[in-house]
Amino acid sequence: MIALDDTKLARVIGDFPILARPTSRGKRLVYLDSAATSQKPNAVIETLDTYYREYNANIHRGVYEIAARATDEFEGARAKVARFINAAPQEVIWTRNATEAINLVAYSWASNALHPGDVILTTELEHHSNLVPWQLVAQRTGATLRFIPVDARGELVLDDLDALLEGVKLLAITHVSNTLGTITPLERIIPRARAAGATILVDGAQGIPHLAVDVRALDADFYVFSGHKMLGPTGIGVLYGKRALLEAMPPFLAGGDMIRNVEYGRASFNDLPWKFEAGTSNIADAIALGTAVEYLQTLGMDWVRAHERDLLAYTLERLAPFESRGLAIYGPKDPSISSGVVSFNFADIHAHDLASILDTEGICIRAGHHCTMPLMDKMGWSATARASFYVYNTTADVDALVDGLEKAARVFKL
Ligand code: C6P
Repeated sequence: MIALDDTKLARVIGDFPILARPTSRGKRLVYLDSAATSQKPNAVIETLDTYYREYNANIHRGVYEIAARATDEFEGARAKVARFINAAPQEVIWTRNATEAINLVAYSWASNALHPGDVILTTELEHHSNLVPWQLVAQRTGATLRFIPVDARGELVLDDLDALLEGVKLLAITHVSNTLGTITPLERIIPRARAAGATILVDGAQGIPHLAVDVRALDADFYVFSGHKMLGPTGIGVLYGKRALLEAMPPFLAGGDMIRNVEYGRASFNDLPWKFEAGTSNIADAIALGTAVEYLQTLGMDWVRAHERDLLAYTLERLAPFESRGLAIYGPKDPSISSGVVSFNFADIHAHDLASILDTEGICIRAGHHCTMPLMDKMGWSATARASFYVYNTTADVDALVDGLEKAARVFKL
């Protein structure tokens, strides 16, 4: 169990300046919404500051000193991210976020590779970002969508997986559910999808911030994620793709930087990864994502996972007595198959009212459908309250959440 006097944890908390700022009501900030976006450590903030103060220049163009430094740092950050996921730098494409990375694959790969009658297999857990692009692909190509079902505990039902995989050209699956925290058993699913001949895309938006990811060991064809959920800035994300697939795909967006040669009537395209990076890139944020990755590596992803698992176990223990008072906790109640997310409803208090009461105590949670409307409909929930953890959370944050629930019970006379 986590000790609050853990010096490593204390050091981590000290790295996040926002956590030292009281709210306007004078409360300690208890940030339990890292699944929406994570807070940023000093190292990341300083990287952004240094770029703009010391070497702001466009990349791949200027020959002067600060432009060369900007290019080196930008490509250096790509190499750091590549090492973090065990990929080659050419296989790491900068995007704005996970959503844009999925859309890149939907337009560049799926629109060409899929045909009428082909099947896209996804799951009932997906975030809209890993569902709506495939609905549009199905409309464009005549492919159909099929779903791996989810059970009442929020776990995927794999009993009929081989039948579900028949005729499947694309498996698009989340690594971790943003609404329930479920870690999908990719190690069991991907080999069977591979044997069935499917191309595999993993939505890693909630996976890579919390779990060690080795894309080669995972054997996904595409793995996408957002920098802002893993201590990096907003506006920068990654599409990892296997080199042979990326080589064969046409460009998604066209313009500067992605070309080799242009004539008035035609153009040829740059090598990987730049073929997919049209226009001036998000230079500062890419460099700062490199710093975020280094920060996570210094902590150690095993420590990150163990810390969040302990915190989840502690949370479930502290929330258990509320269940007899009308608290419904959703998702797997087993920290070994769940990432740091707890979704719940408390008696008949609307999730938004609960979030507002917690806000008065400085506690930040998310309430609503979490961009998983089909999952909410299937489960029969109009909204849930969601607390999500990261490296800087402590048992004191969980205790604050519990005190906040007691306050809500008083306000609503439960
Ligand atoms: N989920 C949440 O509060 P972007 O917006 O592209 O950075 O991430 C999209 C996305 C894709 N997949 C999963 C599993 C996600 O959780 C998210 C973002 C946030 O749950 C914001 S809706």
